[in-house]
Amino acid sequence: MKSLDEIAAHFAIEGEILAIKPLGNGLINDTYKIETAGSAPDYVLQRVNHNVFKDVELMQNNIEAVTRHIRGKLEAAGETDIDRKVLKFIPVKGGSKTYIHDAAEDRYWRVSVFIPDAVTVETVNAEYSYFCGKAFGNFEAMLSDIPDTLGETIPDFHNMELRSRQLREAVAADAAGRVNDPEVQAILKDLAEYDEEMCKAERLYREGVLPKRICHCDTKVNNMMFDKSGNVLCVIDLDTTMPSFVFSDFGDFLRTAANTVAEDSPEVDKVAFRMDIFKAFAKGYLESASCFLTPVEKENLPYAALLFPYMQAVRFFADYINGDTYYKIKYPEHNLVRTRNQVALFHSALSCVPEMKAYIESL
Ligand code: GN1
Ligand code: MG
Repeated sequence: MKSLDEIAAHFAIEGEILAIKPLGNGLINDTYKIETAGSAPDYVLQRVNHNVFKDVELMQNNIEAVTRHIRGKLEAAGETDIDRKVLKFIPVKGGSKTYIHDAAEDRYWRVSVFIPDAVTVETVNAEYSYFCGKAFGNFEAMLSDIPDTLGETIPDFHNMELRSRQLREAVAADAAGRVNDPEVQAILKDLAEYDEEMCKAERLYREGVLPKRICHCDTKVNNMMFDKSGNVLCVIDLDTTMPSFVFSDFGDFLRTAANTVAEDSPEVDKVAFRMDIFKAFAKGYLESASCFLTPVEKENLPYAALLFPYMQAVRFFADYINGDTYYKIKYPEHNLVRTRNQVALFHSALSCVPEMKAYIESL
């Protein structure tokens, strides 16, 4: 196997490499930090999981278009410190592509500039949540006039009908022999009760009343970078930036930020949907997204807050039933624990819907 140094040597990076160390806790790609000598920037080296992202060329084209467009907007607005406000991918030496395919090992790699003096967090308070809402709304607003046509890096990524079908297929195949367990049966029954309601976005889309826009589609709290004083710097992890419903960004942020515990906490009785986080995020989001949102999108934001815990429960559960082939796990029942957690979050959010609706209407 090639060393990380050999991989890094393909990219036009500045400075002498001192060390390459693991970074972050994503569930899909493998990420490392490249530390360099002197005043050269540090970098992020990533191995792209191409079982998940099957068209790396399309994905990097999307990311380059998105970062180019945002950079242009920031420059036009006279922003300073732009390299900390939008990601920058590094071309290969003597070329223009921003990734390499190591054919011998069938692995894809890319490098971006490491954003200095920035942090990601796993939890936010209401104040930060408001700023995150503004930042994600602004991200969508900036991309609303992107001239490039972006492809779907994972086709039908947030299509609930597809995710439900994948769960049904997993159950039918029962590849890991996990389906007959009484708890698994109980969860399946519970999820089935809400399936039709949760597939509403796809119906609205077919009826022509719900648009697709360029969305981030992985707005977990830890995909937002803050500076040391707590100001939002930028949105990272752009792999899934593609056409989707705005529900993706609104719902997935709240799925992680409004949960009182982490998405894989086994303490299911402690899971609850935090309305203070919902309100702060919705306020910030609507301040920057109102300029393009339609009434149908706005009135369905409470639905989005339900959809994402539900969809994530279905996805974790399908992976558990399939024998853990998609998400990285740390122990055998990890995906089941995640499922229980997301189901509990869904039910807690469900009980908050009247309050969510009243609040959104008041804004
Ligand atoms: C994955 O790669 P990461 O950890 O940011 C997943 C998201 C899930 C999330 C659950 C491409 O995100 O959709 O919401 O795990 N990304 C992909 O933690 O499937
Ligand atoms: Mg991530």
